[in-house]
Amino acid sequence: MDTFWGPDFAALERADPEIARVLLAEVDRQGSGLQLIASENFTSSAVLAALGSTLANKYAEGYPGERYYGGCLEADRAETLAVERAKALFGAEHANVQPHSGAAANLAAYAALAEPGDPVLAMELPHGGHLTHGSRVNFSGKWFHPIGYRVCPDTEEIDYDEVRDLALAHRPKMIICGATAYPRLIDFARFREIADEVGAYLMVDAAHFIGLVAGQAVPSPVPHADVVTCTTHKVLRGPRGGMILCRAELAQRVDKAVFPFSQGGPMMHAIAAKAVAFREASQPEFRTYARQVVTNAQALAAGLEAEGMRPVAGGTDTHLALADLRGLGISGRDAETRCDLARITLNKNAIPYDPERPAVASGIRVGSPSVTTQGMREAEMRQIAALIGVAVRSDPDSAGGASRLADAADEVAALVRRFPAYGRQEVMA
Ligand code: DSN
Repeated sequence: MDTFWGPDFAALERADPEIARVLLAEVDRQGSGLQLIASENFTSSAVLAALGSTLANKYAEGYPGERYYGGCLEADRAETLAVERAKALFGAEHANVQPHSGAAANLAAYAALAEPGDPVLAMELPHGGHLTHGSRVNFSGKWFHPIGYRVCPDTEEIDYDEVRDLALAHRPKMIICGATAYPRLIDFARFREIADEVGAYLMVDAAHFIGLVAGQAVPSPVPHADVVTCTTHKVLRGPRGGMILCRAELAQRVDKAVFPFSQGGPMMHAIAAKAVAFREASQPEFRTYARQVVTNAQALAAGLEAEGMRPVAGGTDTHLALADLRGLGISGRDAETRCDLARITLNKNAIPYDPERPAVASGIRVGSPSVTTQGMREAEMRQIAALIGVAVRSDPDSAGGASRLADAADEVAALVRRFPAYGRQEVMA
């Protein structure tokens, strides 16, 4: 291409060598270890290119055709493409692609459907819910009246009868389902029935699994929900950002709740990158990818079980698994630190009815989106589970612990060399 269009890494190295070094080091960090954070993924270089484009310069408050600034022709094209692709991909009547994040999408959904003080029924954070589902340190718990449902102590799955009882007792304005640490499928039709019985709106926070929906690897919440909120950067493999899908009759309320109620100018570069991701997710290869994400998560959960780490809820139907480490006598915090030393990035996580405080936690959460993007399959998942088994049992301060962790780190490095996250040229091109 002859004309300047965007990223120029050589210019960055000249202008700001410190930040250039950070970017290179982060490429190295992401590519030289195993990334098992369930909410992360590797975007394509096409998505990165859109993110680094001059659309980042443009103010475009409003919506296509109704902006508060001039010069929005290309911004309008980008946003219209993103909206139309999202609607087609998810069979939604309306899409708002402006939320800056999943939490921002949720704030707008509350604003569209409820008033401050209204009762809202959602899954408790320690049972797998999200901060924005009624946590007392979040707007959702401070400005609304949260009622929490939990998972069954024995199955560790949602108890739909309890959800119904709570709904009948509290008559919530809105019921939320969807979670950040729940490995099983959610029965959206059952939630719809409960919401209808008490006259509540049903909001599905699909941030974690919307990419699996796009790839048709799990059922879609869209036909059942009044509003579906999500992020675009998890399994969906787009840029960091949020989105709201809804029925046509709620479109105006949702749009107004995003802009002008809770956000100003949209990030047009991110919206263009969302459009790229939606196009990628509509290709047949993405369906193969999404199915493999689930297969890999199941293989990972089974491998961890073989290493003595009990799978919460008995396993997974999705991209993530939670493992209870109490059988090994190791906290989630120690496991996270030890895995980090072996170049395995994952997070400690509370398990249902966890006796530990959240900063310590009794479990870990692992996810398969990134390693599946790298092309790994079940055999590699078994290898990774065994490496996690070695890492969590290796106290770096014990005799031999540090060298076992170093050996595991070497094996991780050899594995990711076979499955590179990015060719260096691809990222920098
Ligand atoms: N931080 C995200 C996650 O890891 O699940 C949710 O917001």
